[in-house]
Amino acid sequence: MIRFLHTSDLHLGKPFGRFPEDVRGRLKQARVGVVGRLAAAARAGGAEAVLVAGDSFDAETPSPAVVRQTLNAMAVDAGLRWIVMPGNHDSLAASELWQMMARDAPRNVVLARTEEPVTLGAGAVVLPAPCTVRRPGRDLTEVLDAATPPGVVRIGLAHGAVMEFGTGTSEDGDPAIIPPDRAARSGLDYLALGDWHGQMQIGPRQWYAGTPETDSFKHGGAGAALMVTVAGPGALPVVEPVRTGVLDWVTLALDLQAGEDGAARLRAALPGVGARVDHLMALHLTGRMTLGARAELARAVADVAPDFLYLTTDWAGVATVHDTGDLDLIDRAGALREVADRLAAEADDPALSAEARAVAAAALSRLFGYATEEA
Ligand SMILES: [Mn+2]
Repeated sequence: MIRFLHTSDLHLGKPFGRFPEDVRGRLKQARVGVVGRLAAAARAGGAEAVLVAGDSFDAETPSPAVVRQTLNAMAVDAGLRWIVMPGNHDSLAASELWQMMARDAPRNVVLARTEEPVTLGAGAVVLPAPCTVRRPGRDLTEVLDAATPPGVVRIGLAHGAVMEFGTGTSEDGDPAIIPPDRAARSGLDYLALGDWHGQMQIGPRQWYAGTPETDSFKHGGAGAALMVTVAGPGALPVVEPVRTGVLDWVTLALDLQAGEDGAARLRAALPGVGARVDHLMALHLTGRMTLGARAELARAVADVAPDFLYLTTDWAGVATVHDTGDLDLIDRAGALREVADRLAAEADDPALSAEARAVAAAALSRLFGYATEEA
């Protein structure tokens, strides 16, 4: 029997440039810690090795501190082996990176820089298909056909998008090249895939581990790895997800109808206050709301936002319903009312683009919010 932890796409050193600085700091810190959490998960589950199917690093030139701290974290548990393969972000073209890795790697870290098989415990072999360049443009997994001694468990390690399957393209939008039946074709007991940042099974013997620390709302949830157990050659692998991420990325979609209490629906759908500091929230709002309900929901969003590591709201799908009574609440006459009337007309003007109407509606609802705020 062989048991190992399958991971990929750590993207260590990822800069998260589009986030505010304090949020960026926590996102980076969470990635630094993921190596230790993978080691702990491997140990807790009785795995003898961690297989990294590419993209350990986000860029070809991570800082020396990122590389060194990664290797140091891997060195802590000297009895746990790491088999680390280049992906597309940290391909073999990153020659300085892999030289640095080769110079500083502790004894328990194996760098799978060639297709040479790596022995894994007794009776199992890892066959790597390392990325030579960022976009190889051909199927690198043909090398997984390589012959092995009879009676060993064959584990493939590859990075890229699988053809004719859900992902369609690679994580970065490059064409899919890996054949969907690679494991069967190459007689693999398990194919450990990297590239896609969400966890996904492709057939009985092929999985994407996904990133162990989520890095966008695209995949969401908390990052995880896969604990893989293979009883022997030909046996179906037993694969169990193991949470390794500390941060949770949640997209919350609320479709609201006029007359509904959006603020109450929002509060009911949010995680408990204690967990919010580890959450990144994307609120995706759609439907029809009165000016009053919209202003109240905006206040509720502003009220809970400081609880979260990060919270962003998309109002573009909300149509605002307003009547004369609403506008009277802003003012019955005068300059403010004139502005309100003009914004109301623009928000409803079919001659304007949807974007221009949304801008007018947002401005009107903000005006309504200010005008009706309790003094
Ligand atoms: Mn990746």
